[in-house]
Formats: sequence, C-alpha cells, structure tokens
Amino acid sequence: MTDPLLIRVLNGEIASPPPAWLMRQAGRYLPEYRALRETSKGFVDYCLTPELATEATLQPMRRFADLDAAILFADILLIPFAAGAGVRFVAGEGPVMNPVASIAEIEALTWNAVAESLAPVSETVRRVRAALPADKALIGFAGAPWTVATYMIGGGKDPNRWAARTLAWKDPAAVDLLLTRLVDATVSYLVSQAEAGAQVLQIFDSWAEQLPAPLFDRVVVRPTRAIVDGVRAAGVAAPILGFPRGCGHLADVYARETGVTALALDMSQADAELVRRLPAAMPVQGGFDPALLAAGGAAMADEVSRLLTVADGRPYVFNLGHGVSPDIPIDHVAELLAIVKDR
Ligand code: 1CP
Repeated sequence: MTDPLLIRVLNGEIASPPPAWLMRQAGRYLPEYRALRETSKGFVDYCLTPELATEATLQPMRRFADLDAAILFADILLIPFAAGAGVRFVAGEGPVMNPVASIAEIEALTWNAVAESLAPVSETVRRVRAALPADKALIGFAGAPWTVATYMIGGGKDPNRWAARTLAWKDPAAVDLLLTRLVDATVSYLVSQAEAGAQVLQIFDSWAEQLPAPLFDRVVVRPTRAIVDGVRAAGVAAPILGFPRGCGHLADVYARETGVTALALDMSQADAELVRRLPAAMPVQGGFDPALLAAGGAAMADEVSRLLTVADGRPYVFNLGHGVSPDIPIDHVAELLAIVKDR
C-alpha cells in the first residue's frame, strides 16, 4: 500500500495539488468541538480522556474531506502538567501554572511520572489511527523545550517571554537543566506517540522569536537537535516537522542544525529568498496568514498561488503560518481547502 500523500511529500515527493492540513484544525471555531468540550471537567481532563480526545481529533476530518492529515488532539502543556507543575486552563485567561526559577524547583518536579500520566495520549493515538482511512496521515506533536519552558518560568503566558529570557541570562544552569529535563520527557513522549501509530511528528516552538543568535543556538537549536537525535536513536523513522515560529532568517540555521526533516514556515518566513537558502530539497510547510482565512475572499486564491511559487520546486505541504483562531468562519476553511485542491 502506498503511504498517505503527506508522508510521501515529507519524504521528498513533489505533489500537485499539495497535501493540506491546518494547525489547530480542531478547536473552538467548530460548534461540535464547543459542544463536546462542555461535557468535560476541564481542558486537561478533556485531553487525557481518550474517548473525547479521539472525537475532537476526528471532528475536522469529518467536516473537511480535503484535509490530508489529522493532528492528535492534545496540548504542549501536558508535559508540565504531568510533571506536577500545577497546570490549569483558566477561562478567558489561558494557561496558569506554578512558576519555576531555581534548580531546586526544577528538580522537585515529578519528571519520572510524566510517561505514565501521559499514557492516555498513546491510547488516543491508537484509537484515531484505527478510525482514520488509510490515505489520511496522523500527526503527533509536542512543544519544543524552549516554548514549554517559557510557560513554566513565566507561570503561564509570559508576555514577550521576559521572565524566561531574563532567567536564561541570569541563571543559565537552571534554564539548561529545565531544557534537559524537557528534552528527555519529550523524547519518550514522542516515541510513544510514534509507537502507537503517529506517522509524522511536529515540534511546536511557537516562541522561538526575539532571541539573539547565541541564545537561539542554546535554547532552541541544541535542545531540538537532542530531541531529533533521541527519537531517531529509539528507532523512530517518522518525518519530523520543526516549527520555529517567529525566528526570521534564523530558520536557516535551525533547518541546517537541528536534523528536522522539514520546516514549517510562519507568515513572514514564507518568503522566496529565505526558502532559497534552506538546505537543498528540504520540504517546507505552511505560511498562509490565518487573518486572511478570517477575512476570506478572492485574496485567498492569490496568496495560495504565491505560496506555491515561494516553495519553488521543493516538496510543499499547505498549512497556515500559525493556528486557526476561534473567530474563523467555517465556510472560509472549506473555501480555502477547495482553492488549494483545485489546482
Ligand atoms: O478551552 C479550550 O478549548 C482550550 C483551547 C485549546 C485548544 C483547542 C488549547 C489551550 N489547546 C488546544 C489544542 C491544541 N494546542 C492543539 C490540538 C490539535 C490541533 O487541532 O492543532 C495543539 C497542536 C496545541 C498546541 C499549543 N498549545 C501551542 C503551539 C501552537 C500554537 O498555537 O502556537 C501552544 C502555544 C499551546 C498553549 C496553549 N494551549 C491552550 C492555550 C489557551 C494556550 C496558550 C496560548 C498562548 O499563550 O497564547
């Protein structure tokens, strides 16, 4: 049997039309998601209940036949939750947790309990894979260590990553220890997702922005390289997508030095000159502005054409440059996917 289109393209095939999926394709813009979410006690419970998480993963697949892949319904903050950081999602405020700032606080977390408490996620992966048609790929994911660390150091959303960036300069040993613990937890988490049936793995580094090059190397590139090496050492061959959002032209360094299979581009990185400098033939993904998806209209088709030009003969996966936001009209999603698949 041939592999799903997304896997073939991440392994180097050029496809027209390209495979398509959308970051945050499950979630609050879907009425069926909001209805299901009301039945759970809280967001973490929802993610760790395989029946609910399986249903949330499959909802966008049922609605949009043009999607080539499902992404596991979970969250990048499940690792700090499982490590006992007190993660909770407060309505209207986002994630909150107990901040860590010292080696003692980092060592006091229950890192050894992470794998067991995230076992329900592997069960979700097994259920989704069993329910998905063979031609649709299943994507597993985790947050990159730096992005997860910014929430842990900030005690939740850390505006401008100020707390995390300050600590990275002030107490490098503490931040490096936190990143090391996160690398180890993330490697086993991703390996168990792959063993349960995830065919692609994406590493979300949503807060890779605002870092000077030496710090970018220390907190983004090296920990990501360690994850890729760890996953490969465990015998997992699945393509790995890296998404270093907001790092501008440092995406080139990231693409060369982390070992990822393919690079997910944000809006400003979806630029012909930047893409030309990437390692030869490395597949690229994404770049479409979620605000244009909110706006809708004829400009969507022009931007899809532009992105195909930017990919310039490389394997390309259609996606957004950041996640779907809750206010996006569902009709615009269907229209956008039809535009992508029409050519
Ligand atoms: O109440 C709710 O329903 C919670 C809303 C929600 C949802 C639907 C959160 C809380 N997380 C998710 C799911 C989620 N998160 C997925 C599921 C699969 C999908 O459809 O794509 C994924 C891949 C994520 C990843 C995630 N979580 C990221 C990385 C991607 C990105 O958007 O940059 C980040 C930064 C988070 C943290 C997070 N989770 C949720 C919130 C409110 C936040 C904070 C975001 C912020 O700090 O602004």
